Amino acid sequence: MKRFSTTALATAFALFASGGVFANHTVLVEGEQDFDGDGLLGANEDSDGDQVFGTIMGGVNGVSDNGRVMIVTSGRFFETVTLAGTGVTALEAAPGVNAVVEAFNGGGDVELNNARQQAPGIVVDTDGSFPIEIRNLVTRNWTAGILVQGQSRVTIDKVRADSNVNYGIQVTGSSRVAITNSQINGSGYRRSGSLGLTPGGDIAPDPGVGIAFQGGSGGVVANTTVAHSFGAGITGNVQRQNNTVFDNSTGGGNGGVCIDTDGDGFGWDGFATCFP
Ligand SMILES: [Ca+2]
Ligand SMILES: [Ca+2]
Repeated sequence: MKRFSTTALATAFALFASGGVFANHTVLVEGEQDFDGDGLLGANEDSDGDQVFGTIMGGVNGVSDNGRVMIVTSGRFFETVTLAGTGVTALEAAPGVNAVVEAFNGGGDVELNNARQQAPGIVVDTDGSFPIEIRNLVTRNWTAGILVQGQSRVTIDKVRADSNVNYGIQVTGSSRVAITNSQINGSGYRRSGSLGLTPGGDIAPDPGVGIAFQGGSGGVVANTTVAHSFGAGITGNVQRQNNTVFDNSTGGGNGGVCIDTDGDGFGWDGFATCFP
């Protein structure tokens, strides 16, 4: 084991020891490399009783009361991640770690692949009593890369979403969401190994928007790229600052930012105002 790993683990265990089993501590999640050197990965690492987990949901279930889930080695995570209640304050990959929340597992079980590809990747659904941060994750091949609902208050930072067929990021309910320093590309386009082409196959983009704020939600999108969406780039009640919005569709062909005035997620229908 590397010295860095030992130190980081010692820190984590110190937090664990001082905070108690279910208090506001940090837990670690391994990707596809064995961070703690115990020979365990994935679900096996979830159940060995320590504070290192092998799946993101293992880590999420391992904290409560504003805990932090830190992914410490790179890898793919074939799981929908649900953040509800007040358990997780922050979910992030450590700097330099490439953590992919991935719907499609090449060579994996077809039924599981198909179920995942027809579900959202990361779901946040809270009453807003505690804000949540999501940072430095990749989410791809889902219906929505990230779905925020309820009254959630979320910061989404340094996230990359691609190939999600309905939305890169979908914000609903009365949520308040800040999206910063992120890349939302190719929404509405997916070449699935088991479900075929979107668009052009059985699953159509619905609607294939990059970032949508719907219902009574609101927020800000800043320093973010939204490109190559099948539908509009950014729709809804949202402040926009210093974004790159390129090659999305507005129906009218007049740029990439639409105000979706009826909140249905379709930024280019009769209830939308679009401008370059
Ligand atoms: Ca391990
Ligand atoms: Ca473990």
